[in-house]
Amino acid sequence: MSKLVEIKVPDIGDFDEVAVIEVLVKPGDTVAVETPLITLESDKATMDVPAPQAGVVKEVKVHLGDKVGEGAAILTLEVDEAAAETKPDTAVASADSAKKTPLVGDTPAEPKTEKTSEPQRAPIAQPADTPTVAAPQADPSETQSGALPHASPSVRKFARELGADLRRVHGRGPKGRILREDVQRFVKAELSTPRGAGGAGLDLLPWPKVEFTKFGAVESRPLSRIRKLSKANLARNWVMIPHVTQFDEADVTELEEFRKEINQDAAKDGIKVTMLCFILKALVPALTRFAEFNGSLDGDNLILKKYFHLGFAVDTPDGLVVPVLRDVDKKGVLQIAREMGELSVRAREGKLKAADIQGGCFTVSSLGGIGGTAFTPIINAPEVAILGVSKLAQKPVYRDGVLVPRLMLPLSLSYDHRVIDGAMAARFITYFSGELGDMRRALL
Ligand code: CAO
Repeated sequence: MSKLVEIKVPDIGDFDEVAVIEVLVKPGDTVAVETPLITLESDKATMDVPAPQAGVVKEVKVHLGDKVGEGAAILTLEVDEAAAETKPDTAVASADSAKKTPLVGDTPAEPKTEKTSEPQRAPIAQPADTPTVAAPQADPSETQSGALPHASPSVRKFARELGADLRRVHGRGPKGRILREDVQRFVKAELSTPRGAGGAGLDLLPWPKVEFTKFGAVESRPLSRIRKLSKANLARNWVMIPHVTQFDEADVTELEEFRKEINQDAAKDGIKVTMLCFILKALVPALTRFAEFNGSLDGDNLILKKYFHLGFAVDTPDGLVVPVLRDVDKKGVLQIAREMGELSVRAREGKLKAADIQGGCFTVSSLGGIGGTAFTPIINAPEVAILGVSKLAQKPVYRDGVLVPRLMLPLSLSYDHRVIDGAMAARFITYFSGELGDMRRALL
């Protein structure tokens, strides 16, 4: 047999009227003992009123924004009579029964830490480290999935004050509970995310949380300082810059012969001239001719640089770094080779100074010494383009109708489509490939 009982607001201490800020259940919901039904907010505390017994919600008698005091009807609950009789203390959560067990939360509204919210008497305001029981939700603005975010009342209040949608906050507390710091982290990240004109932002799902140990043995390795820095930079550049990558191949047959030739002498001076040195040198005329590639976006202005400081990506044991070779236009290939060698050594030894990695206009990332046919490099903001270089390969090429073996160098040019159009990128890479095909052009 079942019967209907009216659940009322229990003793809430010194408050006559407090606002209903959340209605956590709706008719038809099945609630267990202690399932939060509504959340009340006084000027001192936020309190959940839990179900004093299990049952099915028949009618909800309060609405968001209502002011209620002790004894006000919250809802009617259909309960199992037999069960109710075996639990005389909780059978009816009337004002009477509440008086027997005062449920007062003296929780400060703004606890400094989770622990300071410990109430002095039996709480309806849960201490923040007590998880709020997930319950079906009446207010669709709070959750569409039907699951109440797992957070204490004080954290929910904090999130509400900041306008943070708890469904999008990744909880790092026990059992995924959302902590105050999680809300702060979320809001910080939101504020640092640029908005489009419509203010839509990136509505990303939280990062998947997987208990990897369930599937096998694992080892957790902290990221190096460099990797942490590049992680943040690469992620920003990838999502903020509309990248397009243009591919081409440069015929470097003669250039490679020349490189080997000059290397015999250069080696005596302890210098190794690699293809990258010629690439940096040949970039100067290309960047001069196509000045946008030597630019940076500054709001609605494109800053065109009249200097040629070129970055090159160096693979180090701790991750990727990009030292900058200054005034490449004023240096010959041998000097470029010497300085590149010195910068690479310092990069690998972790001895680069701040000035060594600043002021770059354009970056080259060469994986040619390692392998691969092409890749799509990520632009090094605030630059607007980056050149990827892959491994030389001898290929059959038609020249004047005759198939001849040529040494081809794969190039991948990623550019910021806000600044550079596809046609301009195709012109740039065609011009640049032509230079590598005949370095005399770089002198023009
Ligand atoms: N095709 C074929 N061989 C190439 C080549 C290419 N495109 N580029 C270089 N090589 C050869 C060099 O000639 C050299 O040969 P030898 O050992 O016979 O002399 C060898 O590969 C190694 O070259 P290197 O790496 O010492 O010199 P480099 O000037 O080409 O590159 C540096 C210098 C610092 C850029 C490079 O060592 C490096 O760290 N590259 C990785 C950059 C990187 O990680 N980019 C990815 C960024 S995106 O994640």
